[in-house]
Amino acid sequence: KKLSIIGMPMDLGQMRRGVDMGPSAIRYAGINERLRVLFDEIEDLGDIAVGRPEVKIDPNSNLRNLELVAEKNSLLADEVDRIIESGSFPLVLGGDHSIAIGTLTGVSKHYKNLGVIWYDAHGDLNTADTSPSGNIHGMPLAASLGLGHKMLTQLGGYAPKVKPENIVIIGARALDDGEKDLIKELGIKVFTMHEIDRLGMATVIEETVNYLKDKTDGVHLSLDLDGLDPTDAPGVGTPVTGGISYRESHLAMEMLAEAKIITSAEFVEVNPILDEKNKTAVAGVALMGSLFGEKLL
Ligand code: DIR
Ligand code: MN
Ligand code: MN
Ligand code: MN
Repeated sequence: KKLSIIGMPMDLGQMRRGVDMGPSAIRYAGINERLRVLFDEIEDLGDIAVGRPEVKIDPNSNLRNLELVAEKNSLLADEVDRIIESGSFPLVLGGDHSIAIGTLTGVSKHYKNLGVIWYDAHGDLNTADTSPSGNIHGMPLAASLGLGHKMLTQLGGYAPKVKPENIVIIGARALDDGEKDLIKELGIKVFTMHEIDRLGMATVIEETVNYLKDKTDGVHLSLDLDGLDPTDAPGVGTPVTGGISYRESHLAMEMLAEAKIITSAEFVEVNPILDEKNKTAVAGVALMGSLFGEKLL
């Protein structure tokens, strides 16, 4: 099997600079060395040309940098589509979480019933109407469900990319009111920190796999590093205390590897400027090792 790594140095989906350096930080943390032994073949395709215009933040919009986010995501979507077409596993490095709009556009073309595991402190289920921030990184799951601005929902020319019953959110602990309403309305499966504490991560992943495995023909893992506790992953733009531990996250990745259900993945929101000695990127790379079948013995 083959792995294709693609960087998406995007910071337009939120207000804090530095998350565009996420792909570099993850590479510096040793992604190639760590994953090479787990695949027959591995290629690093470099970064999508996002560009970083210095005057870009539009402070007043409730869809900040909409045109650029949509335009750059369509480049990512095409690249992800090509990777899957070539029979390789796409691994996308972010960049803020708005890049999931592009990734899921590229991935969803290849699956009739795509499953999505959203590992995140947040729901990312906002639209311009419900968003408290105007930041598109808080909207990619809604956009993928076909909710929100057409420039985001219609990327690739069709919507939705994923059905609500094929989504599992893990690690939620900061949801906006509109997101809570949407979760109830659509019946989206969510394991909040309460369920993770109560059931334990092993049961959470068992239930996730059982929930998705028969009704989906592929499962995308969208892992926002802020799903982890800030002590284990401090280098993120919107840390939320009381998160998933490093160990629980490894167990989750190991169990997903055993279940053999993951067909694409992205690791997002690594911001080396806010980090402590690249700890967050190093954690991300270690988790990738587990996700792709690394074993101690
Ligand atoms: C918040 C934060 N819900 C927003 N979202 C983040 O701006 O919509 N998602 N940080 O990862
Ligand atoms: Mn295709
Ligand atoms: Mn997120
Ligand atoms: Mn988040």
